[in-house]
Amino acid sequence: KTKRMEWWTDARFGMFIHWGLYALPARHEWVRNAERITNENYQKYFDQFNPDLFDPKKWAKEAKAAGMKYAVLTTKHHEGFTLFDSKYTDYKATNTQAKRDLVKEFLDAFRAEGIKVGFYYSLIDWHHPDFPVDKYHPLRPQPETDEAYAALNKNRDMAKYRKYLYNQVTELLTKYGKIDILWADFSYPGKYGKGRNDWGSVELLKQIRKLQPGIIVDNRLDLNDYEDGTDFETPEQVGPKELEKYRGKVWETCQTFSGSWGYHRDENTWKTNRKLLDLLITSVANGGNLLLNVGPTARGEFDNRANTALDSLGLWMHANSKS
Ligand code: FUL
Repeated sequence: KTKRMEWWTDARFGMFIHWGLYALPARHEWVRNAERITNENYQKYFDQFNPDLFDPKKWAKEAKAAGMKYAVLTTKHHEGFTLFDSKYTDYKATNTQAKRDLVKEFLDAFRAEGIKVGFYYSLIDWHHPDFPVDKYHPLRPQPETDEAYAALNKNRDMAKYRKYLYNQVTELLTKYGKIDILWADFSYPGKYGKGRNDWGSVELLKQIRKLQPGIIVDNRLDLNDYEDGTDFETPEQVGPKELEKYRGKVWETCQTFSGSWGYHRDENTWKTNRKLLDLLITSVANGGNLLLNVGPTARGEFDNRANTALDSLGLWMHANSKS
């Protein structure tokens, strides 16, 4: 394990990329949940998705200039739309006006810059007909009674969905060459939540290791950290003080520029450049990594605010790091 973690602990700084149909409404990647949007009402974003400015070479150059050593892209987020050409669904980028496997292009561009590549894959899927409605689902009942849940889930079959996610992860780890990180997201055991048995986490992790022996896997499969063989902890959006508590562990904090992970047009909570730099320094000083998120626009660009923040970090890294 120590061996496979070497490059990662050394890297310290990576880029998270949250991109999906939610870039079109541009008001948070959880918009379906927040506004209880049905598949039918969300369909217009699929129909309109046309990232005519998508040029991952530009993204990779920005990441490189900012001093980032790896990048993790959402191959599928909770909305269920896949940026890759999966044979298990029609709900994918190749069937939109994009007509391209966006994951493949991301990989080519980032690898060309010498940046390690990772896949974020959402275990949650609000589009799949077999994914049971739970308290986070856009179709959750009001009021939330057991009977109402049971009625909604009558024809949904978690076992079938589990097979689907297993197949897609297998696809991702066989069709695209060497993948450096798998970032599964996420588990919330509990009454209407889901845990390791729902995801088939033990079997899934075995398959991941088999297909990609060198891969690094995050801790969001509801497995026991340090016992079941996942590799790192993922404190999300925590402040510098809190990060001190992770000293001695293997961890990566993921952070947004503002609040949303997906492109949010109107958010006015952007962190200052100074604050972002503090997060980077505090993470590294406490033995962790920073995975800093960009949410590209629906047309496929980093917006001006993101570019300005990355440029500013790049200037600091240029002046203060060896590579
Ligand atoms: C969370 C997700 O629900 C967010 O949308 C985001 O992807 C974050 C990194 O992880 O669990």
